[in-house]
Amino acid sequence: MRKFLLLVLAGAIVIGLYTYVTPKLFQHETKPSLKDIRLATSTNGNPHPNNLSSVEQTILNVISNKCKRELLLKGELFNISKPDILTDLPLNVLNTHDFLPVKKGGFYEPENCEPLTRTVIIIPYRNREQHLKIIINNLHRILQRQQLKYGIFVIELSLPTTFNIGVLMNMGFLLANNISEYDCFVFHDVDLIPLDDRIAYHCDVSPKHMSAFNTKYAKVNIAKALPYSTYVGGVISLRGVDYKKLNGFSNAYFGWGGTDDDIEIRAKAAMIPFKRENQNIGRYYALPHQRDSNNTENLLKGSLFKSARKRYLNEGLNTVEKCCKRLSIVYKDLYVHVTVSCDENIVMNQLLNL
Ligand code: UDH
Ligand code: MN
Repeated sequence: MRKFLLLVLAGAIVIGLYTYVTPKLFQHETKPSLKDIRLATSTNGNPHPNNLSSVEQTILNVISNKCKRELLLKGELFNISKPDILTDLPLNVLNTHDFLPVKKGGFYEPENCEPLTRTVIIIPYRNREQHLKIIINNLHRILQRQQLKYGIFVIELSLPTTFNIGVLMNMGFLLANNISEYDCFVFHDVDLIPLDDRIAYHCDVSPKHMSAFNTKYAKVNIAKALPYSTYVGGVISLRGVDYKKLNGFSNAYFGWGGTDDDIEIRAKAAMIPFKRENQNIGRYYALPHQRDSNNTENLLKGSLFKSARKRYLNEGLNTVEKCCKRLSIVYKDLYVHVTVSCDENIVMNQLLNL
């Protein structure tokens, strides 16, 4: 019995020392050493391999020291996340066991530290409720694990207009800027689920193609996991200042295809070409789906693409409000839902007059 009590006492002393000493390790550090990081991350039973990848280092470099300390103590950044793609996830619960409570509208900022940047996720949307439930729940988890201050905006195009990703992204950008100050913009397909916690939902100095490994294309070619080398479809991130330099997305692409190739050209024309996330990290699971109605293949995409460079300063972010208007904005429990209407005739007339 005495032995047992001694053991308990020794255990308590070790735990006490550990909890007292570990935070001290980080108190005056500006950059934690690898040894400290391993120490912090080994507590979750999933120790990190030999050294930090450049991506992890980037994440650590862009967040404040206090957030860094929180993040390292939790050790969560260094795990492969387990996305939940099977459960019927709720869209209307403020407080789930999977992530911390968020403010009405889905806004969140960490309690114990002040992030250096603010990220906003913009999701183009129509009639994909099942996908929306999955992405929203998974995004809150990864964004919170990265200690980010963030908002999530879902931008829906009202019927009967043919789907147009570009106008939705531009309207989302303007609206998010009206509501709060964001510096990093992530434009995110509703059906791509992040598979690795190290995918940085921060912005680099260059626009970035984040969905570098897409399971939909990996089925066809596992080595590439992308349809072609200049592809930037799926998930991209860029700073607000850079989005303005590109004049946003083109408004001209109604129907499926072309919008992403167009912004790739815009980025080159504006001398801020896209870089791509490391394919071992920028991994996304593509939720399966069929082609949507009201989003048939855009037969004009080839000819529009040819004039992309010439058009980019004349139509896009700076003209979207001439053809689209906001119908409603609803602060849902886990995201902001915006509905816009757009007039295809106005866009096409604008194009003829360029
Ligand atoms: N989107 C919607 N609703 C629509 C159309 C598009 O929400 O009706 C959004 C959504 O965010 C989606 C994104 O636009 O992730 C891109 O559209 P997409 O998912 O249709 O594009 P993707 O390249 O699909 O994935 C190509 C058509 C696949 C046909 C496969 C037939 N087997
Ligand atoms: Mn898709």
